[in-house]
Amino acid sequence: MTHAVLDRIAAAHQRPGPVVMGVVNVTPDSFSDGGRWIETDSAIAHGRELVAEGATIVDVGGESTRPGAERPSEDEELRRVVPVVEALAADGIAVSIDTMRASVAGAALDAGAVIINDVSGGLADPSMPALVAASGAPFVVMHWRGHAHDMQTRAEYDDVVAEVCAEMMARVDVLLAAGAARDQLVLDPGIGFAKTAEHNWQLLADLERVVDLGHPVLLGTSRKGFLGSVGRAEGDERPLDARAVVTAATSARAARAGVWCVRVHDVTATVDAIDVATALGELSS
Ligand code: PMM
Repeated sequence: MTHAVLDRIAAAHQRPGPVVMGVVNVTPDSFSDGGRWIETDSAIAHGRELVAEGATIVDVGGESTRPGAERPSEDEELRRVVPVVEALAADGIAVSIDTMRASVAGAALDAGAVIINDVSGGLADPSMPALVAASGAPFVVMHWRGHAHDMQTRAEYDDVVAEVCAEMMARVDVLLAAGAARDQLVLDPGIGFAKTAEHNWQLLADLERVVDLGHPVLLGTSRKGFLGSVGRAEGDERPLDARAVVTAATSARAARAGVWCVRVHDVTATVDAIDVATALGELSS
């Protein structure tokens, strides 16, 4: 890895296997933890707790991306995230800002965030590529086909892995043309975003093809619907707070594939699973 921020994060991580990104959703309605960290103080405390559990990055978001969600105003999003980013960054924590708005990303960088995590890969806001280029910050290019309110109508693929890879690399080209550097760009196949459960499983099974694209890869499976339902009858899905183990199993899979980072809500279970994969000698580095 050549980007200075990613190198610093790797040095701070001090363990084999992927870096763990803990999630703080400062939202009333996120899919997995909506409403739990909507107060600034509880969000900050939760971010610190995730770091104590083994997270090296804390991802702070103020907009829910759950299927069907409506967007908050820009002012409301700023009000939710900026004080949380500021406090965690002041502690020396590597903070990423989960936003599709360039204005929010810029304000978060000013408040001390070091990574921009845009689930739209710069598609939702035409000003984002210029901000990425100007800031030089690592930028997560997630595979995305449209906003949450109707994204599941776009879950149509002939070959999901090939199409997701091609669509992510098309975004990389746009970002490079806007002046971004290649070593800023992290890829994420966007598990659950315009994907059916079957698409998600195909992407996980073939994750090496995403890693082979040559960029650091971030994977976000945590507590998602396909993990609630795996192995269960309809109507018997695992509740959200009982998905840490199934999530950790996918983190071990991601570690074996050589991903750079896993984004999770339950840090301890994922760290445990990566430790097992490490002890088994399953990690390439
Ligand atoms: N998933 C969610 C939110 N942000 N960011 C990235 N890079 N990758 C993801 O898969 C991703 C994300 C939705 O999860 P949540 O609302 O339950 O935290």
